Amino acid sequence: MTMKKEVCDAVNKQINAEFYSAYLYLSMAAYFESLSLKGFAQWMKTQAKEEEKHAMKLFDHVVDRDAKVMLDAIDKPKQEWKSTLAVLEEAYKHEQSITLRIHTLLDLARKEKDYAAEVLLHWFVAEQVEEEHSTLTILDQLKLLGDSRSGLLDLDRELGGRKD
Ligand code: OFO
Repeated sequence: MTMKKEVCDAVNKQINAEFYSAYLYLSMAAYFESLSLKGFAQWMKTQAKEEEKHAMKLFDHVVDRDAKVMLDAIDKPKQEWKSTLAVLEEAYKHEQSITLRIHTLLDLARKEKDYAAEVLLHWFVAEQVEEEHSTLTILDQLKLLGDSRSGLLDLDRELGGRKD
């Protein structure tokens, strides 16, 4: 069944949002590189790759449904933050906003009886639980560290181990 225009437009918007997420996390990686926090930078670069995979999952779905992918301009991400904590706070808030978008998209797919899109979006609902959890864990750990510089470097080393 071909996608209805409203669903197709909304999925195309989500493709853009996922690419924006990738861009935002790359910008956060660049900020961490400027502080020589290599582990945090590595974690954010890996996160950016994840976001590209999310975008491509939606891209492929639109193609498989014989509908048209319409790529739009990606907004310019923020480039400076006042602290490591501020970056993680923003990353967590961003993931919460993406979760909301996915839920709204799922509501639309249900309303339009687009069962194929609904199945795909169930994957995204579960993925967002992971995305929020992993970001919140780092945020909580940073809060526990307070002003400890050695603690920050330990966490940086740990985050540098992220491969996917
Ligand atoms: Fe695509 O999950 Fe994060 O934003």
